[in-house]
Amino acid sequence: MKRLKMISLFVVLVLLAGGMVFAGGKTEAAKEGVRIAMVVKNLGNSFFEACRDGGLEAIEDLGADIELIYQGPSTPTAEGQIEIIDSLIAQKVDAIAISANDVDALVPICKKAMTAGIKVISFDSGIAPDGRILHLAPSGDEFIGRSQVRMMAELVDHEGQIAILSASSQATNQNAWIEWMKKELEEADYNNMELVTVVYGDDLSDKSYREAMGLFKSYPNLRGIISPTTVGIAATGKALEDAGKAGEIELTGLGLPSEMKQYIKNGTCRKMSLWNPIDLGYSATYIAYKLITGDVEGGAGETMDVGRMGDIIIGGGKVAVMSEPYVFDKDNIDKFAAIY
Ligand code: RAM
Repeated sequence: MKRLKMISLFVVLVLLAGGMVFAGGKTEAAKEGVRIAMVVKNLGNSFFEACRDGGLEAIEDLGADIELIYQGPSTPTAEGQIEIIDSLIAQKVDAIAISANDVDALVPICKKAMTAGIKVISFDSGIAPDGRILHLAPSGDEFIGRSQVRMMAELVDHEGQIAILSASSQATNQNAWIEWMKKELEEADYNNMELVTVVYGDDLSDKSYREAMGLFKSYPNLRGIISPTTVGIAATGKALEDAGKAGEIELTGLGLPSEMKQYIKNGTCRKMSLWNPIDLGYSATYIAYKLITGDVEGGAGETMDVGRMGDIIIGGGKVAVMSEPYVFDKDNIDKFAAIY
């Protein structure tokens, strides 16, 4: 009998201990790190790798147990991103920060993610308001678009045919900038400049290179190319040199200093601009985390404390705009090329 009691007591203790372990496990699970997914236009683009590095810096600064999941399709399509988000919903990640390949096509899947309790924001290239809590823009669309044309005008002395070599034809960010470029070109200042075409290199180096070569052939009098994509501008720089067109056709746009240094230094591209992609990825990740914790609610007019970036305000349309891009030329390129 005594022995039986002892055994029962042992069993109870084991059960209790088991219960405690279970309870402990549960609490552990609740405390376990959050997962933030950064979904980029496509893999293999150094611009987004710099965004990811910024995301990792944000995690360090936040000092919390956060996992950053970096994903993107191999080519920049909305379909590829939809598949990825579907699987992130199944994995029950806590937040998604996406640079979108299409402004509308991603809305339904992102809505599904939000219904499942996932905090969704877009950064760099936006989704329509219904599909995200907020959009984080590196700089104002109007400013970017107009300043690209101003830089080109300066390079070609306000004269001659110009072309645009963009990313994918559905990219939200490039399309918005191109609209502003066209508006800027309507001003009297540009009466002697003509935009002859817009071509798309899909943010793939080889396709962008081929599109640039195609432009030289189709437009023998071309004076300049604006490429508002880091992949496109670097591929165009190479194409200009391979075709012996450097100096004859001016190049500007948005480029990564580290990828464009040689072209800036030898004059193939005398001037271009860009913001800091590390800061962009840092801010997107930081904001995603603050939405998870409830520190940021995501309403228009709200001021977000974004760590080392300071305050960023959510504006109309729930778009939060960071700052003006840097302009690079041969005098400052070394300094920036060492960073990104
Ligand atoms: C490419 C991508 C990205 C864009 C930069 C300027 O890397 O298209 O979305 O912001 O260029």
